[in-house]
Amino acid sequence: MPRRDSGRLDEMDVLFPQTSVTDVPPPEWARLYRTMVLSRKIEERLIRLYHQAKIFGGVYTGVGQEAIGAAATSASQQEDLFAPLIRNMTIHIGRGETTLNIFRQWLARASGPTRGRDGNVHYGNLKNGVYTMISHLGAMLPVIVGGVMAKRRRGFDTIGFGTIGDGGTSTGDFHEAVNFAAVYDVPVIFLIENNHFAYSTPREFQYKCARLADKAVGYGIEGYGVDGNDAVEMLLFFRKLAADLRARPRAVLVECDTLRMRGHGEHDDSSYVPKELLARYAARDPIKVARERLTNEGMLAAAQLDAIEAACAAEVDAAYREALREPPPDPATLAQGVYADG
Ligand SMILES: Cc1ncc(C[n+]2csc(CCOP(=O)(O)OP(=O)(O)O)c2C)c(N)n1
Repeated sequence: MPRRDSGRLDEMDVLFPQTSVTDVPPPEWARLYRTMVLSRKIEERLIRLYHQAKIFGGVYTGVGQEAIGAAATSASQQEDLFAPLIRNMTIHIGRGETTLNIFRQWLARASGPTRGRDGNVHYGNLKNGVYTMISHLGAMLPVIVGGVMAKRRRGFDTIGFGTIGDGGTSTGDFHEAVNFAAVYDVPVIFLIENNHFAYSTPREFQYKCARLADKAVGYGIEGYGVDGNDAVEMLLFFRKLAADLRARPRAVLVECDTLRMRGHGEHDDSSYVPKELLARYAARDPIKVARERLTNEGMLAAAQLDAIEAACAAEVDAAYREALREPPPDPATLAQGVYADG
């Protein structure tokens, strides 16, 4: 069960009455698993392509952190908004981005989301409620708070999910966004993906509080701590939380404990991460944990999960090959999309 770290403790039972895996139908568990597996397989392919020098720019992945975005998107509704970061492939997938578009983006194809201008992480899809990420840590949090307010004023029952790393919580934008959303009761879940390191900076050099969820009390909002490698726990939690925020709009902090299993990017050997720590989290790999729980607790059979894995592998192969056949941008179009036409 998610742990209540701070805020109004007496509401815990009201918010989480008898959460049960039977509340969620099997197709939703299948979707959750597919999002994680597809994201892992896409990123494994991107890692290979990077080391073969077939990718323009860096490759930053969310390997080991897939459960968070998969659970959050599975618990979301059509009109909700997401502000992802570099490790959130699962948010793009979970909100409906196609594998083909993802390979078009990373292979800088003219047909891709940024038309080959950015062969890298800076893409989104407003049709899916996913803002394009920018690299400035924290900068998208005030944007998603404003986006949620705007949609709600137009009559939508929107809530927002804004992701931030442990390092990103030290930025001014994080503070401004959380404070503003707290004061105006804007229903945004500030999703802190605490993966122990901000690049090579360990968390003891990043913040002084025991848990980042403890910061919530200073903003007068609730803060929760969850096992960020357990997608089953998080899906149940986010479903309850999302429903509760629609009924009683307000901002909350959710700190997800996890570990980045690759370097900051593929250029980084992450030799500063202790081997024992890596081993501890490898044993709790989110896909492995989900597979065990889904089969042991009777949500899906092993054969169903095998079929999802095989389908994801085939999808990655097909999408990669198709994107590879498509052309890069025509140099004659260089200035298009940069200046106002005409
Ligand atoms: C405002 C700002 N400062 C510094 C950077 C450079 N930078 C990029 S990623 C990174 C570390 C981010 O760590 P964290 O927020 O914990 O996320 P993680 O990479 O661990 O997922 C830094 C310092 C940046 N992009 N933006």
